[in-house]
Amino acid sequence: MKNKNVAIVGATGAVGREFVGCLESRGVPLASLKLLASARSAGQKQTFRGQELTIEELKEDSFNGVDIALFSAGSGISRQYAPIAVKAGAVVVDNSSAFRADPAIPLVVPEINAHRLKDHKGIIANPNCAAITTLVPLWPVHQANPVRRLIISTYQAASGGGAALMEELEQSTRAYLDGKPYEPKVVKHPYAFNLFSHNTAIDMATGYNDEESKVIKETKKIFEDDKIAVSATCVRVPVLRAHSVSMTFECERPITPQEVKALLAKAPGVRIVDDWANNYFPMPKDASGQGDVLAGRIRKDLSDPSGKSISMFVAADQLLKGAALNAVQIAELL
Ligand code: NAP
Ligand code: 3JN
Repeated sequence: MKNKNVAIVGATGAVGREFVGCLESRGVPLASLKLLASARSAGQKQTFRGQELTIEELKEDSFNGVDIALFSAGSGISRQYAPIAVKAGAVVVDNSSAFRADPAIPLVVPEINAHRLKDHKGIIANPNCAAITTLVPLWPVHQANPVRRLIISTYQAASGGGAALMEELEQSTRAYLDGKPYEPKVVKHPYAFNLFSHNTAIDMATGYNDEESKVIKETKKIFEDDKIAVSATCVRVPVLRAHSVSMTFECERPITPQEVKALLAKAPGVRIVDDWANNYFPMPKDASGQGDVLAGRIRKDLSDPSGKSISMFVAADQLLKGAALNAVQIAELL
């Protein structure tokens, strides 16, 4: 990326700020960096490598001279501006759901399907964060012994709802501890010391919310396997940052926890945290601020006498591997 002019769309957001952080911490050599957001933020300053950059308002001509555009300003903005960026000559890595289901657009997790990058026609989609967290540690297993059925329950942090939801968790927790009333502004339910079903719309026909439907569809697309049966229950928990996932999967043939552990020990992007003696397993606190998916509680699913099923618990920083880091890894590969 040495001679590349890079733009970040949504640079003031929870993901956008991590884009800047990833480019900085990974020492990605760029020619220039342009920070774009709404008119509300235009003129604000952000520091990149000790240099003060001014946030610019996103406009149709924002992409002139831009080689790589990293988008995280929601699917509406992506639908409107990604084609404009491509027309101006940029390659777009898009963090939203806008293009994920489009069969002509690669949906990429570098540890799984980097080979799909060669198919891009200007836009590459970054998967949903709960999908990335689940699939990075599942992929090495799937390759060795195909996963036929997957059941997950997620424990999703406030960070998945953006900067405003992180603030709501902090403020409502403070109010609760101070014995003061707090009227929820971002989500419908009290967040402090509570949890609730993921705050996306429910499909009245199936009872699944949007987040669950995304994970189900994206798993099939990323694994290039329509036969894999997936069910998901996505839950928002009062954790500030980093998503966790409890999963049980059934493989084609019998598989042992030892085999899974051996596969994960050499899997890129996975770190095993599985200390049975000390009851130390993946936690959002440990996952926060680092790029690996932590995997542990790797054990036999005792409900399946065939020996083909395993349960495990994973955690990953949703803002990093779930969003910004995955997109920056894609940009580096480009
Ligand atoms: P956020 O903290 O609410 O940030 C939203 C960003 O979008 C801000 O920079 C905001 O700019 C900008 N924005 C909003 N309206 C805009 C407009 N009209 N023109 C230009 N910029 C505009 O949300 P976030 O958590 O960073 O997430 C942003 C998006 O990234 C999500 O909507 C989602 O599509 C995607 N995302 C993906 C994943 C994933 O799993 N891959 C995870 C999280 C998020 P202002 O500050 O100026 O308002
Ligand atoms: O809720 C979470 O933990 C992850 C949220 C992701 C998200 C939030 C708003 C809009 C998405 C996404 O990436 O699927 C979108 C979207 O682009 O649809």
